[in-house]
Amino acid sequence: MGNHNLTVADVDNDGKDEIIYGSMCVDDNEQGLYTTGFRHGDAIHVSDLDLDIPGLEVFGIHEIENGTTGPGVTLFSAKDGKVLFTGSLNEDVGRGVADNIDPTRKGAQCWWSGSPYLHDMKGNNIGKAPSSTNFLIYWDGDTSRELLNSNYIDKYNYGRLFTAEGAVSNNGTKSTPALSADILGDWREELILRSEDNKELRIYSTTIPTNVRQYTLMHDPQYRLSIAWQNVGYNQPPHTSFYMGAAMESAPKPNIVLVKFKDN
Ligand SMILES: [Ca+2]
Ligand SMILES: [Ca+2]
Ligand SMILES: [Ca+2]
Ligand SMILES: [Ca+2]
Repeated sequence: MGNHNLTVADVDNDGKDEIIYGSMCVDDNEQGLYTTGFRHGDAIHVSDLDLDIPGLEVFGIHEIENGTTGPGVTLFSAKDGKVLFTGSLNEDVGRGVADNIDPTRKGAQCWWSGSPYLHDMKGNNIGKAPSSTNFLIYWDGDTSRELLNSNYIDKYNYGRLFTAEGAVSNNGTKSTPALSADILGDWREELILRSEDNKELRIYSTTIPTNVRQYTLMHDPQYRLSIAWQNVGYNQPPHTSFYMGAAMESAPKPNIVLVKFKDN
């Protein structure tokens, strides 16, 4: 599938999922919903990133391929492709991330390779870029997300929270975990890595207490599907269908039912 990140999300909130793949969005009826026309993409992040705008947004980066021009960074509305901001015009941007990582700010922040700044979702510079531009994980007690890179977890503007001694990540400088997902216990995410000698698959879980009580992230269908595409597609951090982060509202009650099987 090349190095485009594929995401599945219900962008128009009708209970059926669309597929966002690079510059293309495919509707649940298999027809094209829209295309942004932007050049070769890489990582995309889909969630309620800008709380001033209803619904989900898509943040992504764009690389130079065969001399193409255009923005290196874009944010657009997931339901119709309306462009909300662009940055790094005609630059080759290889990495980029968007999520709420600053617990003092509401809504997501974004950052990308080639820019030394952390940005708000309007594109304004609001601080220095984090130490890594790779993965994300809910690890400490607050609902802002921490930075996962290689075998360690940092908190923005704070420092190191955890190092998985003797364990390693995959895919060179992309430093992807075997998997990161909320698979056990409460809503915080577990970190799954291989040991240096490849004899163990280790599952690390946070030991930090939290006062936040909410449904597990796997109760959210967009997040749950994110774990599937993280495993089988381009390995990038999963996101929920609702805003998770500083000053969030209570997580929505999951709209799921247990299917009963008929007794024979
Ligand atoms: Ca839909
Ligand atoms: Ca939004
Ligand atoms: Ca946190
Ligand atoms: Ca968990």
